[in-house]
Amino acid sequence: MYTGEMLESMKKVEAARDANTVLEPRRMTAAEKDALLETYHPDYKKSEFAALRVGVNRGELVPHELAALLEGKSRVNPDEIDLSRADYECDVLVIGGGAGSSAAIEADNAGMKTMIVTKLRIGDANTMMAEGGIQAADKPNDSPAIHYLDAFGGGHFAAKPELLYKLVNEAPDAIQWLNDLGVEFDKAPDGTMITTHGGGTSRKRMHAARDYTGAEIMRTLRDEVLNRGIPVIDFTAAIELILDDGGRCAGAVLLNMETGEIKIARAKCVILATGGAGRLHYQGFPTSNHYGATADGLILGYRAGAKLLYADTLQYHPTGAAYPEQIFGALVTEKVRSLGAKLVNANGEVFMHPLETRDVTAASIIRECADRGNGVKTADGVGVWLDTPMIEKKGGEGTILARIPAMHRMFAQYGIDIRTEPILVYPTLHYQNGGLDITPDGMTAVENLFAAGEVVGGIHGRNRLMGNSLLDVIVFGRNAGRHAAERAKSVTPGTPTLAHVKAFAEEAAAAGVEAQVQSPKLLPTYSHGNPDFQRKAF
Ligand code: MEZ
Repeated sequence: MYTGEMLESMKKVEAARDANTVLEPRRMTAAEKDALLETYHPDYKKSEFAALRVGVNRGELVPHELAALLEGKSRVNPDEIDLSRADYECDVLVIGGGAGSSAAIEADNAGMKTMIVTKLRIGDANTMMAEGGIQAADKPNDSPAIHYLDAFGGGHFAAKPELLYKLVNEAPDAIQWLNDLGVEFDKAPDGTMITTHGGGTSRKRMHAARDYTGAEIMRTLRDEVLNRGIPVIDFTAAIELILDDGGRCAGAVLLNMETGEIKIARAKCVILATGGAGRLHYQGFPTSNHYGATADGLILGYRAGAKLLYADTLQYHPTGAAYPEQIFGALVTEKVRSLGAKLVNANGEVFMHPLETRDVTAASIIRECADRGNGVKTADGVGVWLDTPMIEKKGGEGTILARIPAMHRMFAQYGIDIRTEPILVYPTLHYQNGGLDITPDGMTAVENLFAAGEVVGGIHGRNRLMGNSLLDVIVFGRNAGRHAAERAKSVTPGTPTLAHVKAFAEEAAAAGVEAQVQSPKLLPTYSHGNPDFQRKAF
């Protein structure tokens, strides 16, 4: 139930709507953005980070929650694992979801014996949760070069140039590939793709399937994997990587999540595609992420010797649902702003350009609530209005049902009609910008260990633009699949070992680290006794 204060504020939003709809707020200057981010963006809150004491990134800062897991205790005692046997043997072992499926399809194309393991079910992944679209510069007024400039600037000029170059140049082909596989992109009657802006884009290059683009892409990838007969081992988590005596990746120790049995998978190459970390709820933020997003790939890779890049930078999606409580933190797609909804404070004032980049938008909302006192208080939190009825004013009646039906449905379940009522939003933990460092062929610092998707760091720099994540899932997933397959053709693994797990534990002990937790975490716990997520009043 809306409180009296919320209803009063909503009246101010309604009264200002006609004027606000046509208002064109200016964009912030670079200096204004820098000052805003330093003061209000969660990445800049130094007390929330710890320096790693173990491993190749020793001395570098990561969020406390991640540090505890990276320095955590292995789930296995290497002395008790019999590596002389193998429950599964393949050329390319793929661990994880959307990028994993893209990789598996390409490895299968190359004729390699490929297998997917996934700790929940195939498709239970952040790819499935992406809503607004996937970027590709495939219109006459656009080019990969312009796409590059948008993404490089949006990521604070920190992206690895060779990775971003690959991302934008292979984007048009990625869209074509998905289209050919059967993704039902939104198209005009003449068959051309409908594209929109996202935050920080200078051209309309967001291709979408309504506002369930990720679900549509994942549906298609999953169908392709299953139709090809690629084996998929569900409810099976990787809990350590296996190296060979030459230090090359040669498989994984698996945990059957239902029976608790340990299984051994041997492979010539391994692809980590385990996704992000939203379920670690950094700094007490809610998350838009899938239930399984617990940074597992970072832990496995790091313990095996792979390097991390930018593990101190996270993306807080500006518009997580702040009300009603049942959907607290759920994603309200950026497409809502692309279609014309503006961010409005408790007094009915538009306080920023709606399509600034995500980090700037999130920091701006936090400032509006924390410092300026212009947030709208909910029963146990705060938010600002996202004035969705502006969409129909701008695009005409029916736009919301035609373009963002899932948003309409999500709020309608709680009696809120976004065609006529604004909605309350606040930043939600959405994406890990950092992750495992890779070369352009997708390999980590550990030979024969590849990575793709959100587990990778460096493609986007220190902030990612909307729609470039679904794109990297496809481009770098396929890339890893192709290169791992190629490499697997000439690999003869040596003797399998978990010596690196022992060595890591010894290094931790020598550094005086007393591991507090077991890792990888695998699933979040939301019980009263062990709450991973304690809602903070923002
Ligand atoms: O790229 C994303 O994170 C995305 C498309 C999210 C969204 O707002 O819909």
